[in-house]
Amino acid sequence: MVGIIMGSQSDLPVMQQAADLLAQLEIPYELTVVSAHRTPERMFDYAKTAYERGLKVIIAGAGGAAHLPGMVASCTTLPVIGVPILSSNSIDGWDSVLSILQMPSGIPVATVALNGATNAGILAAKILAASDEELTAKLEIYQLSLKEKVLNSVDELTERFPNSFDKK
Ligand code: RP5
Repeated sequence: MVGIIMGSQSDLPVMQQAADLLAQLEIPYELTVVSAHRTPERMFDYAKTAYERGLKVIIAGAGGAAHLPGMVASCTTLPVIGVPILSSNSIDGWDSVLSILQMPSGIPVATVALNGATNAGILAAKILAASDEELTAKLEIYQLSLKEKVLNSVDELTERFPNSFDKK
């Protein structure tokens, strides 16, 4: 249901986080390398067949001169989530953030934070959950687990720093 693509295998350590999140929520995904610059024909094929292959959302990660998310978005009606990656050819990451973020009007890419592949996975899940009650329930449990994690850390810190604000 979700297509995860990246410009290079060197992006995998970051993009794996999106795959892990989808696996945690039992959302089927595919994952492969598609390079806008090195395999442009493959990129067009991927984007143009994505809908008919049953994908609902595409997560595209790239570093440096990160054209993959925007170019894929220009070739499909599916929502595209872009993950800017701090890579070997990045100046400082801002280059790929801006390259993915500053799309022209008409061709949006939902851009997450630098290396923010987990949030890309969550955003994809939220898009799918808008028409899926079972997935919505799983996302509610996931969000509750985040809250519980923070409140557990409040308990721990209150023991170490008594008299701090401990209302939950
Ligand atoms: C980008 O160039 C890729 O997305 C990757 O982040 C970066 C470096 O690629 P490699 O030289 O490691 O293949 O297109």
